[in-house]
Amino acid sequence: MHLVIIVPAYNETQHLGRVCRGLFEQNSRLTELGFKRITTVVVDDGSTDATAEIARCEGAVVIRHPLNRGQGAALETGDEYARVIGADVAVHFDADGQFNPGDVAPAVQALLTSGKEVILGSRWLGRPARGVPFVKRILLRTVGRWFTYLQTGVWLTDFHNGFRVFNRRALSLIRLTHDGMAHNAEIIAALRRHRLTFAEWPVEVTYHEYGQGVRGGAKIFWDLLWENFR
Ligand SMILES: Nc1nc2c(ncn2[C@@H]2O[C@H](COP(=O)(O)OP(=O)(O)OP(=O)(O)O)[C@@H](O)[C@H]2O)c(=O)[nH]1
Ligand SMILES: [Mg+2]
Repeated sequence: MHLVIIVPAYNETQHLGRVCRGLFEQNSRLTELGFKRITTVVVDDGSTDATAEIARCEGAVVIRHPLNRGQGAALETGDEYARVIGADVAVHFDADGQFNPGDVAPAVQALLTSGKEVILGSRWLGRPARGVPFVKRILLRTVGRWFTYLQTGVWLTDFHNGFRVFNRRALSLIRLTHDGMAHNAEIIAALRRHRLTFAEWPVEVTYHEYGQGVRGGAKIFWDLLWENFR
């Protein structure tokens, strides 16, 4: 089996090195799950800093967008690469150090043992997320859940989490056309449209001093709204 870990990155020099090393340290656990090949691909989404160089130095495969296009576009580029190289399982993992690389093996194992086709990370299952800005917590945890439910008919504890695991069928069926943050809603809608079986799984999300905060939350909602009228 071949596992591909997709890391979308936009100006992430601060944390990317540690993220890559943390992911490579999971290789032995992932090998125990039956993966003969494990590929980590960093999609540099038109960064203006040394994001690509850092990823290359750490030994990741690097694909670079000449211009910044958005997280959705970066994920679709990574997904297409994973399809082309024959991934059996693909993982979406952010580059900003908010996710714990130690959560990859348990989430992949959950996919393999549950028979589900998609595993969605949730910061609200298990240990509470640390350092989530209050307003963002309200937006994400309450308003967003209802918004996503009304929009997609899918009820999730965490509708906007970048930690995901896809099996080969899900990877082939879920195609992202929205470049910005509303790609999340697109993935959730695709679960329903293609009758993909899925489950949520507790993952750690730790906020550093920066992150998108409230402005980011508002942008997510603007993208979601825009998605409806596009
Ligand atoms: N914001 C942003 N992130 C991008 C872009 N392209 C790729 N990414 C990457 O997508 C991942 C998630 O982006 P974040 O800005 O952290 O989005 P988020 O986690 O929903 O928001 P926060 O909770 O504020 O961190 C990170 O690894 C980014 O580097 C882009 O154009 N804008
Ligand atoms: Mg983030």
